[in-house]
Amino acid sequence: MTIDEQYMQRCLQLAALGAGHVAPNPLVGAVLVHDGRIIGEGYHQQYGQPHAEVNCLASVQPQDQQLIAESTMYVSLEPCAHFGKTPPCADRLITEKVKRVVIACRDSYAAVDGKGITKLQAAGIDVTLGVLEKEALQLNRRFFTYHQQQRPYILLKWAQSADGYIGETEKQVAISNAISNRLVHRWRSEEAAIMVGTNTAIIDNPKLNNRYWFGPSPLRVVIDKQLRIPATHHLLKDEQPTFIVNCLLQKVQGNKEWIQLKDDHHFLRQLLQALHSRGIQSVLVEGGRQLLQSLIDAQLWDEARIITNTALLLGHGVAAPTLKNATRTDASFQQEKDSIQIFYRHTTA
Ligand code: AOF
Ligand code: ZN
Repeated sequence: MTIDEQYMQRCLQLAALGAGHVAPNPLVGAVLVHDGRIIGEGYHQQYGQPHAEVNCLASVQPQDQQLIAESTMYVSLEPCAHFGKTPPCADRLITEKVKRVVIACRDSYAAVDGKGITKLQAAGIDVTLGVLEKEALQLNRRFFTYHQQQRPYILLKWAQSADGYIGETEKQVAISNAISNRLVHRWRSEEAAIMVGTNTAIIDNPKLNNRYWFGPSPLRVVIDKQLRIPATHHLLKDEQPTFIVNCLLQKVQGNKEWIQLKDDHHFLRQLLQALHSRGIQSVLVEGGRQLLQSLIDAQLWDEARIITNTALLLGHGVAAPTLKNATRTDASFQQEKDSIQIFYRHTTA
């Protein structure tokens, strides 16, 4: 690792400390270095609160303040150029007369999108872009997918038996163990929304909330084109924000919204557009097979988390979806009899 990469690595560590507190903003960390010594550190801690660079400058001790103008600011995202909830960080770095700014990646949010870098350079600051860029893009993959592809980041999740079945046709089957189920609730707490298709909603009558982990429950999204889900089912009955995506009616009632889409071959695109326009940055899709496979076939997925109970043979049932263009990551691990594998979709040139 180069020296720049080492300081940027520290920025990424700091950025990660904001997880769970800054969404839909990105996780950002910053380090201020003078002559080989870190004189300030900060990260974006809370949505609506100061950005990483500002917290980093605020941490500089009084005796080091006269060194700021001879220092390098390392930051894991392009400093912002807009007046949002806080003033532009690029302006602040210019006022502080920081000598050099090292950035991991460009901010694809339309109000910034290169303007921060342009401002810094126009003020005569030496800017280096692209240090640990891949890692920085990975850390904020939901944010970047949302802004670059105009759709939420899509995570597919299913549990399958050792012989590749995800359940029976008519009834719910327990496949993963209690520890994996807790992990799934943690995953739920980390995403903006959770989504299932009609059959899963009707057969499983899921609650789709986060009961076994800390933190919030995601917004629930269910596809129910012909409004077949009984009103007594959890998804319609529970006091929890829910979108019912359908082809018959558009209305808002309490914390439920019925979103009406056209029943054509652009249905999934329309659905993702509807979520995007409502600011949903990520969606965890928990089934069933039909919805999962249609997202895979349309290449509308980013990450898949598959739990395989290696000790369970069902012999028959609903076959697991088949991934395409998937790369298995080394984030895979084993939990008792459950093997948990994480895949990313790779784009073919
Ligand atoms: C930075 N440093 O630490 C972060 C940035 O509403 P605001 O004012 O908080 O602005 C949010 C936007 O600012 C967000 O969408 C992203 O583009 C950028 N986030 N920028 O310079 C930071 N968190
Ligand atoms: Zn900023």
